[in-house]
Amino acid sequence: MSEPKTADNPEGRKWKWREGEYEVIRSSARSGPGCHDNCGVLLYVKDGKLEKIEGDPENPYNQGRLCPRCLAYKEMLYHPDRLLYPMKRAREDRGKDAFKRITWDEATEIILEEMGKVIDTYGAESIWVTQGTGRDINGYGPLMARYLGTPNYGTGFLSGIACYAPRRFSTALKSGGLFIADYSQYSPLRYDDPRWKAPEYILIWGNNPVVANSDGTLGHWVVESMKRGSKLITIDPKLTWLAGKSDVFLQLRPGTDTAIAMALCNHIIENNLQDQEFCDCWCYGYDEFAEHLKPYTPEWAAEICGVDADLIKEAAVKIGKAENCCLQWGVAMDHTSEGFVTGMAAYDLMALTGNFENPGGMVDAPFAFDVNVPWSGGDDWELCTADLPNQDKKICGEWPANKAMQAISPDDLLVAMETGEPYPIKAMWMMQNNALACMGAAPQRIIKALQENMDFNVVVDLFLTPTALACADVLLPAATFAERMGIYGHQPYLLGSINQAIEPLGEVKPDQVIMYEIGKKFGRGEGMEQWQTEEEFYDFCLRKSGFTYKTLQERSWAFPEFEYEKHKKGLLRPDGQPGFNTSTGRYNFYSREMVYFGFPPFPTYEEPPESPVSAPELAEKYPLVLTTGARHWGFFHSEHRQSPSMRRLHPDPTVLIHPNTAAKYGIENGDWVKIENQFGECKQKAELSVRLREDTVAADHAWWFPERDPGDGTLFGVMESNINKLIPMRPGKSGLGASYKSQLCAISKIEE
Ligand SMILES: Nc1nc2c(c(=O)[nH]1)N[C@H]1C(S)=C(S)[C@@H](COP(=O)(O)OP(=O)(O)OC[C@H]3O[C@@H](n4cnc5c(=O)[nH]c(N)nc54)[C@H](O)[C@@H]3O)O[C@H]1N2
Ligand SMILES: Nc1nc2c(c(=O)[nH]1)N[C@H]1C(S)=C(S)[C@@H](COP(=O)(O)OP(=O)(O)OC[C@H]3O[C@@H](n4cnc5c(=O)[nH]c(N)nc54)[C@H](O)[C@@H]3O)O[C@H]1N2
Ligand code: SF4
Ligand SMILES: [Mo]
Repeated sequence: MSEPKTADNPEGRKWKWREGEYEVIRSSARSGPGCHDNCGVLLYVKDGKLEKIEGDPENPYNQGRLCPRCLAYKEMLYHPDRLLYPMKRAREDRGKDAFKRITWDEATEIILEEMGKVIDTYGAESIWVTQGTGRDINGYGPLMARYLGTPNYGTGFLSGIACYAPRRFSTALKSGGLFIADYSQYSPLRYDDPRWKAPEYILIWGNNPVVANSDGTLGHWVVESMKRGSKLITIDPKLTWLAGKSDVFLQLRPGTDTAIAMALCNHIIENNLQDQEFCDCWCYGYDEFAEHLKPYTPEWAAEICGVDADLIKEAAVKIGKAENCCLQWGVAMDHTSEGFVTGMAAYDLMALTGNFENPGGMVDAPFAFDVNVPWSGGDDWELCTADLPNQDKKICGEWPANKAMQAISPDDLLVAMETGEPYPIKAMWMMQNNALACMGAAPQRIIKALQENMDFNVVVDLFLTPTALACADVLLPAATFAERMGIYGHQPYLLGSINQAIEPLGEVKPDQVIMYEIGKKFGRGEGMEQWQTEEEFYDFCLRKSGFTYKTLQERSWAFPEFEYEKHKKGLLRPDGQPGFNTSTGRYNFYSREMVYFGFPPFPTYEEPPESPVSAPELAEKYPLVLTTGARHWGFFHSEHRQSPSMRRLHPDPTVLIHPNTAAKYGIENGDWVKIENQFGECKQKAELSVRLREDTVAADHAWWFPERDPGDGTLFGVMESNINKLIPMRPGKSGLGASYKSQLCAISKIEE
């Protein structure tokens, strides 16, 4: 194979050296514990033990910076509660602290026997293999489904697959790919690359990038762009740190984002600020789009969203006049029932202003060196979810988006677990997924289905989680990033190696190894029985790139060559023609696919199913808008509650309430508050803040209390402060989107 063309130093850099008493290993922080990023780290090891971790100043991704969770990594790695050995428990003891240590051989035998029984009785499709969010291992997760022979692989109980899938669907229909904000991350020279220009405006939308570093974007990049002149516009119900630094802050009612997006587009067109050349040459249906938008004025949106019309106009003019602008969007987009329409509308704003494939605009995010590690499908059969065994039996429901994407419907899978329709789901293989504490909506339903209806459950995790305690029959211990090898290229800008720094603790194993060692015993999956070592596995994953694991490791990372204006150069389409990789060859303002799916061709606004406007009677009882799950510095979802320093940053589950609202209900700062609605209730501690809208409360998600005794019968208190009891498992009309950030609730003080 020929040497891959790279844009950085082909000599690479050392990955291992001695510094005094330490051996230093250059690596990348990837799961576990979880994160969406892969920052460069230097791991300082003495006598086989990790002593300290520092950011790698040479790595262009994070340029030496680390956030608190990586700095506290040792607290997770060496935590006394770390799961170190395979365990088993009798089915009748589900929920009880009755695990027994077993060997990997015994675990494998039990899995073969029990999964085998399920396959024989109900068919392989009755197994659901789940993943959590974008940790690196879920790129490999489909392997397990392939070994077991089931088409049902995907996020574990994430209603409406409401994380990124809605935006991926929107972007696929609109532009034939995923285009993301350009902070120079494609270049090894970063901000010094002469081709790059800092975005004049960064539109921070339903995202808190400095805290979340979500989806492979580091919050520092926003700040670095600001140092180089970028200004901000923020759309959020809460005054975040970045909102406080914004020229315009649109503090909208949760769930109404589509209306703002439409009004921004309307005002740009009314004032002739669109990029007419881009719209005429590269877009489909511009005139009809402009016509469609006419009634949706800033005044119309102002009323719906509860923001000032003049502010919407000001934002529109700034975006319209900006030389370049990018959209830094977040999961709040996906966390309404019709979230995928929100994504479309916001994306249209970028096309309208010609911010595609320009420096500091929205640029295409292809796989680095053709290595399809992360998330989505592709032509790598073994890592792809689109053609799993028994594909025609995959439970996509009748949802147009799920069917089109060939994605499972977690909502319908839960129904299948409960009712046996369309066929029974009888076994779970859950990896990096604490569904009961975090990912799943309606945990009341999930716990019952997992404990009572499943014949067999396997959980693979770093800790004994509430989900594992509730349902695991076999519990397998996974390795964290310093204990294993790997490759990274998440939201791919560069490709790099994860280098093992220490021996795995106890008998933990990397998820990938667990999958291929146990999986191949099922005797299924041609070509997947070949790997004996991690290195062989990664050589296979890299086979199209021109690298082997060793050659990649020798240079630590590699940047592919990158260029702008790919749509003009025929670089976006497989046929080499100019344009976008869509059925029209253009960016679709008018979406023929949407019409085919039975939706309007253009984004249209719909109220969330539960809102003061759509459900006024309900709102009498539950008068406050509920948004949930805003990320915290120290926690990754349900992780890190057991890390002492991270827990000190945020010791209790908290619900943010405006002081005026709290006063109405006699609630003071620090009071325990009951939060309730028609779906359920939970309790969290009040934190009063003028940063939030008065009509909205913002509750924490993913709480459990690992300090509790696992034998106390409360599953680490997972149902006590669990805000997901107030969220239904119910997707939007496309099958995507859910109401994690747009519900109704009432609050009251809990008298102690
Ligand atoms: N530290 C940490 N980082 C994480 C995670 C974590 O748990 N901890 N989780 C990872 C995952 S899986 C994801 S998906 C990302 C998510 O990361 P983000 O996209 O940043 O998501 P959130 O923090 O949930 O919410 C972002 C902002 O949306 C606002 N918001 C709430 N409701 C609405 C609304 O209806 N409309 C608008 N416009 N804004 C709203 C919130 O106030 C918040 O400021 O973070 C990833 N990174
Ligand atoms: N109310 C509300 N609920 C939400 C959200 C919200 O905003 N509000 N956000 C939703 C979103 S966007 C998402 S993506 C989901 C996230 O949901 P999940 O990704 O399921 O996150 P967790 O529930 O924290 O589960 C992750 C588990 O994986 C384990 N783990 C970490 N690293 C590894 C590893 O390398 N290997 C293995 N085997 N295990 C590992 C952790 O210990 C943890 O128990 O939550 C959703 N839930
Ligand atoms: S974003 Fe923070 S937690 Fe994630 S890899 Fe980078 S430093 Fe570590
Ligand atoms: Mo997510």
